[in-house]
Amino acid sequence: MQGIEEVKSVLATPKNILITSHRNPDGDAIGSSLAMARWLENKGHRVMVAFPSEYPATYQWMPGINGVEIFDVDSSALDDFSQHIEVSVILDYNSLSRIDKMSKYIENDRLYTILIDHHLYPDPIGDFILSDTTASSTCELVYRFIEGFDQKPLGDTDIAACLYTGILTDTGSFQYSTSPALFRTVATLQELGIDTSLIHDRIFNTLNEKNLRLLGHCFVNRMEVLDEYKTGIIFLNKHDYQVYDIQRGDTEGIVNYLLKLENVKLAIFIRQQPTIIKISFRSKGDFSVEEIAKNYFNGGGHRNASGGFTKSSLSATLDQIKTILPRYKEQLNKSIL
Ligand SMILES: [Mn+2]
Repeated sequence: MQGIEEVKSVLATPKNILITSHRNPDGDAIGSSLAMARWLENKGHRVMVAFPSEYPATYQWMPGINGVEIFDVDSSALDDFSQHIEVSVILDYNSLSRIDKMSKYIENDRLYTILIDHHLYPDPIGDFILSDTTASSTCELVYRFIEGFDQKPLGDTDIAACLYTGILTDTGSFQYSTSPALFRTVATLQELGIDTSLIHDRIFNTLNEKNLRLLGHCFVNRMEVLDEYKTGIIFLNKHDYQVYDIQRGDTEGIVNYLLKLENVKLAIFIRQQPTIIKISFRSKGDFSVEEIAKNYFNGGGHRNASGGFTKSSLSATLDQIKTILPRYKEQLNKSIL
């Protein structure tokens, strides 16, 4: 692993380390951050994990989560710690724009910066960069990093549980981005004694009644299937947010249901937020949603999963999407499963 010797020399003495991940942290952001924190703490470093915004309640069980600082909620501990930071670890994002104002803590040439990520088009930030866009998850890469650093198999069950969580969520429960190397990693994690069924239940089988009713509402009243373009669309307006008391994380995963339709290759999920419209894209097979998110909706991500936003109205957004789809008609119809 290129540059690992330099990291070893930096981490040879105890350091004050700030780990950050992206806004609206998901299982991979949280899992990689907590795993890295535990690993660094085991080596005697002082570590703080900070996210720009809150994490979904489904991850409340994770080892170490109670020590995480949320910048939007209370930045005082971060303000204090920032005076002492020597090493910055950037996980599951690759552009400082993903952490908004929190970037002020780590935009400092004095810091030694470690970046581990699997998103496309990384900004050249980091003294040590482990960026692999073919990796399933940042957690897979953190595992690779730890193994490369320690030169021996991982021995900590809490770290294993954190890494497994990110791999599980970023692969859609091992549906995509898998590889023989990933399954070998997962085998090693399971050998450490993690309860994979329990982790699955904690993340995927903890809906409230209102969540399931919201899903029903999406399918019955807010879903449109455009067979001509092999596209499914679900939208939620401000009124839906009130009626179903939709909170952070409640709309997580809804977009994926559209891909359950045999005839849908492109899934689009649109949410009317207070000031912007947020859009999630998913696709099957070789059809890339990354380009649509980037070119038309100020976003990006991966080939099969991307996101973006617009400041237009909800109806204008729906119209815009329907104007864009014909440009991809041929590609959508030839894209094979
Ligand atoms: Mn990720």
